[in-house]
Amino acid sequence: MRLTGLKLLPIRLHLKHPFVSAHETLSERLVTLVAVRDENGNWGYGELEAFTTLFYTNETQAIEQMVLRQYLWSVVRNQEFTTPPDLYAHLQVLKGHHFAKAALDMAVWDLYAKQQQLPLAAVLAKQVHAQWQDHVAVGISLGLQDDEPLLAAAQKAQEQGYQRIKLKVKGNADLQRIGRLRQRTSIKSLTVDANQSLQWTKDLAATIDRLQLTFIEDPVPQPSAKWAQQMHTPICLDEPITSVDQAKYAWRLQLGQIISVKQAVIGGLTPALELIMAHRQLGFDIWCGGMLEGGIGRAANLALASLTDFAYPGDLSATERYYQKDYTTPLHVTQGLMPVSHDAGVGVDLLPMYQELLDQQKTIC
Ligand code: OSB
Ligand code: MG
Repeated sequence: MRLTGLKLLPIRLHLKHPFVSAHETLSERLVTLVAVRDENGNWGYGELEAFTTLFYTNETQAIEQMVLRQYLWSVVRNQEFTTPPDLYAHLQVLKGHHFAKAALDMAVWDLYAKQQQLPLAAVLAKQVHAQWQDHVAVGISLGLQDDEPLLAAAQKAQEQGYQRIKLKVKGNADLQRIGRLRQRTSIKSLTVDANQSLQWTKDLAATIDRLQLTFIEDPVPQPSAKWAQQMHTPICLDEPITSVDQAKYAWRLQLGQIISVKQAVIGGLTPALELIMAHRQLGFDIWCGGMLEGGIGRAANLALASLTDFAYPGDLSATERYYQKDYTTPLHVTQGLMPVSHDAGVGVDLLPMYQELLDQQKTIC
């Protein structure tokens, strides 16, 4: 197979409610639909998931669109390949720009899965000799908010059956808010994501342990083995893990026990499969993180998270939880489970309006 055309379609999604983290407040999410065409005229879809600001990573939508068009495309166009990892090898020689590589890689996996007439979950599973489940246990991430709205949101999430509830926090003092929620609810699996906003003080470990979390994600800006050992609560590393090598390195330094797999951040589904192999070899736990993806990105994460290597329910909440209207057919959660599509490819379809907009875009050859 070879790629003969590329299209990019920027899409602005409006969040129902602003999503607030220690980094920033998101009221809208700009993603770019990336479409690649093979020599037979079939199309595969990926999603560019960089943000529009530099608060979370050093890549942005505008920069990565340009990198895709001007740098990545010239390396992959018309290259003969058999599997997505074969093509990825050509991208690997280029430095950085993981979000752009991930978007392209996702589109190639979708195209490949459609060609094999298999669901994306099945081709990913086959590549690493894993099993995939057709219903995936999912979790929800609740942004920074006051006690009462947070309690209401947490209770709603419990009613919807979300199997893990994650709360954003900002700063040491804010952990008291989590303690208060703990006392007012009976959440079985609670996690906290501090987005590196805590400062290590001598009583922080004990304060965190009292919250009885399943794990704490990114407590501090500079994780250390010494701190990790002082705490019973397992540490999950998200933001420090920007590549498969970083994950292996962090594990060797004992900075945390759990790694959040963000395919977009580490450069795509192909590196995510490498990370799965590393988890098997080295023994750290993995789960599927999220970044308020649009439909294609969310469906790709769902396919990945369906592999039985993932130890905890992913940040994979239903489309309707964030967006009134997405650009694809929606993904639903029933009793905390999200069904994985058995259709060929990534498993969601573009809504007609976006298909039309994509059709109108110029093909880069
Ligand atoms: O740190 O995990 C994070 C959203 C955007 C960027 C980073 C993060 C997040 C979330 C939300 O926590 C996860 C989701 O529901 O998609
Ligand atoms: Mg995080």
